[in-house]
Amino acid sequence: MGGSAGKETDGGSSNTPVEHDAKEVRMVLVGKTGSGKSDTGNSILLKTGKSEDKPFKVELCGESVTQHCSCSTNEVFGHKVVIVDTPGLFDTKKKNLETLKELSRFMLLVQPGPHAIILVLRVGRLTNEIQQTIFLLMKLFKEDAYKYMILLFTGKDFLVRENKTLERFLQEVPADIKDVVRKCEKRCIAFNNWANEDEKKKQVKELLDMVESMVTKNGGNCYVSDLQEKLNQLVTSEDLENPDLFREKVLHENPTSNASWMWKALVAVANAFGWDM
Ligand SMILES: Nc1nc2c(ncn2[C@@H]2O[C@H](COP(=O)(O)OP(=O)(O)OP(=O)(O)O)[C@@H](O)[C@H]2O)c(=O)[nH]1
Ligand SMILES: [Mg+2]
Repeated sequence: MGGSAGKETDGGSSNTPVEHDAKEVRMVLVGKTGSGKSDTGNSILLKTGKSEDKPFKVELCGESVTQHCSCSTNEVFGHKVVIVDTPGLFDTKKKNLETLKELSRFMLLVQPGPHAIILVLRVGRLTNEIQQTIFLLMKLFKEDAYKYMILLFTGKDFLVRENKTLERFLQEVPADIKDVVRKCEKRCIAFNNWANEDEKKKQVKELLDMVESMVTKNGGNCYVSDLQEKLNQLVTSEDLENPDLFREKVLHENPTSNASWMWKALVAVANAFGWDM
């Protein structure tokens, strides 16, 4: 998987060529609070064991558990998989500095662009939840995002209990979700994050195979939207050489002055949304 990254048609930016990601598979997890993003992130990275050893915090609670974007990496079936987990950012309508910071972090963590945008939805909880997430995704990535999108339904255990296949379940989802399923060419997968290790590995393999054929279809490239390209230009060649270190820097960076690169990222995101700073 993963030829060299870059815009589908090369944008010509001096920072665009990125050899370092030859073996990286970058996936972003987006979706509503409580849909199971963090649990899915741990499953994909094959992080089982005790919860304190898992990179992403998971809890059964009504409030947002994940407060900030985070990122973790592991070698999975021969690929260096990078997962960017997001807070309930994608169901917010808040136009504030915190939202802007997290959206900027999200785009910088996945630099130079995602190979897969995983939209996480929860079986049995599908009411009016997709529009706001799609709205934000389209601001960040535009319509082309569908070409890189996979719908991942957590709660496969509920389907199994009801003896229902994913295909049957998809016939019953609301029209707006059917529309997204169609736009992303029916790339859908069900996950049980509470499954045993063998079952989890099988699911992850199925997902990676799906990502692999999508990446091949996309010419081996990750997705670089216009906004992503603007943010990529803020990344120095030194940062490009060590992506793990750069991601650490992004996680801890706080825009303190309007001359800082993180602030410039914020302004680019705000402009894409048509928000005043
Ligand atoms: N039964 C079942 N529960 C799941 C599954 N996936 C996740 N959960 C549970 O759903 C709850 C929420 O999961 P999280 O991963 O914290 O959800 P999240 O989307 O990261 O939530 P925020 O961080 O608040 O945005 C937890 O109790 C998980 O254990 C699944 O496949 N089956
Ligand atoms: Mg979470």
